[in-house]
Amino acid sequence: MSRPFDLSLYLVTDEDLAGPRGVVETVRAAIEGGVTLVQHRCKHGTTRDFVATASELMEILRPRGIPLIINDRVDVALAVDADGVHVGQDDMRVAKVRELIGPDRILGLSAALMEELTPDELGPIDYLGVGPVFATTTKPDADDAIGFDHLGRIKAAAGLPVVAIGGLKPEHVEPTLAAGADGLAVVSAIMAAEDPAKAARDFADRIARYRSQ
Ligand code: TZP
Ligand code: MG
Repeated sequence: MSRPFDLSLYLVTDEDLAGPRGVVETVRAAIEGGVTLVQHRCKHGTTRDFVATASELMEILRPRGIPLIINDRVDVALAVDADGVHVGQDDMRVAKVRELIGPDRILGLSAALMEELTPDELGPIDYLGVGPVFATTTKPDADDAIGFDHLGRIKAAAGLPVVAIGGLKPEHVEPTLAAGADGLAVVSAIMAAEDPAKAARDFADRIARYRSQ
């Protein structure tokens, strides 16, 4: 059983979109706005830099009880005692990741197609990242956009917590949650925002409003 986590507003870092403000300061601002989980993704740079930034993020997030998930790199996750790992379809197989990270850490997998929802893939994981819901320029190698109907079908078939990703803006909170997703994963709408705290708050307020209906 993994430690508890809340997928409601799931921020994925991007060092290019953070610009001169940097990833750490952008995350610091975004959590003030209500981010519930952070996935640190390092597209460029050395492993040493990846570990250093992950370690800085841990110092900010752990005291606040916000989990830090490391994209792809089990070694980096273990090095900083992160809360979990997120892998894609081309990364290490989830059974092997689970073996390496142990039962307590959170394990997420990206999926877009029904065929990817096999018992072997679903068994070891704690949640699915599903998308792109909309076309996005943030991940040039992303699959085709799946839309809300397909998102709902994947959620129903998976029987696991699902976080939607891809082109999501605050105005998409209601249809995303209505489709059955447990939360929204966001890159550019927060990382590239002029005011990341305000951008995150906009999502968080809409999520709270939807759930209080
Ligand atoms: N996986 C599927 S789409 C995507 C990832 C990492 C990028 C989403 O970025 P944005 O800026 O929120 O559209
Ligand atoms: Mg990956």
